[in-house]
Amino acid sequence: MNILTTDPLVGIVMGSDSDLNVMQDAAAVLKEFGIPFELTVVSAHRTPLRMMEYASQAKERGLKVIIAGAGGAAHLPGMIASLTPIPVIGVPVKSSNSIDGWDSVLSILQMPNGIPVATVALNASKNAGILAASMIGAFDEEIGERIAAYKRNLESAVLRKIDKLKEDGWRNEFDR
Ligand code: RP5
Repeated sequence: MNILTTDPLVGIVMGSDSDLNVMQDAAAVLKEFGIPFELTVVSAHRTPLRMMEYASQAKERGLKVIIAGAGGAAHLPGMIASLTPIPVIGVPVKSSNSIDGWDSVLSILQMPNGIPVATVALNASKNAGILAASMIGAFDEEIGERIAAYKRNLESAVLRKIDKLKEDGWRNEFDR
């Protein structure tokens, strides 16, 4: 099945434009994998009606997954997840109003039964992009192969580093 179109398949939303610095990593990954996406600000607290509209229209607009990032009292990912049947990936952002990021991590992670949000690590929007791409790749062979190639590259990079350590003289009996 090839589900790729030029219409956005992934929606990236964030509570404020001050989150863009973090959230742009998700956009960069999706670009790298050739997955069409859109990106905008949707604030759970400051634009609640926009949040409800965005989430409730997401599926009919053709989005397959939403990546939502927010800092502090981060209610955006969970509230979006409550309003749409499509999967939501949450990115906790360490923002200016955040206590070390823990507030955001826990707000996004500790969802009640029935409304899951796939929460990545603090500021880890790159992983959110990879996870969204994997979800698309589960149904699209071409994207699935790109994800597999990406992971093979990660492995080769580590194997090169292992060789380099040996060349630099570090004893390694395991890889003799
Ligand atoms: C959150 O408050 C946003 O997601 C952002 O991380 C944080 C700060 O927002 P600004 O005051 O910079 O607009 O809702």
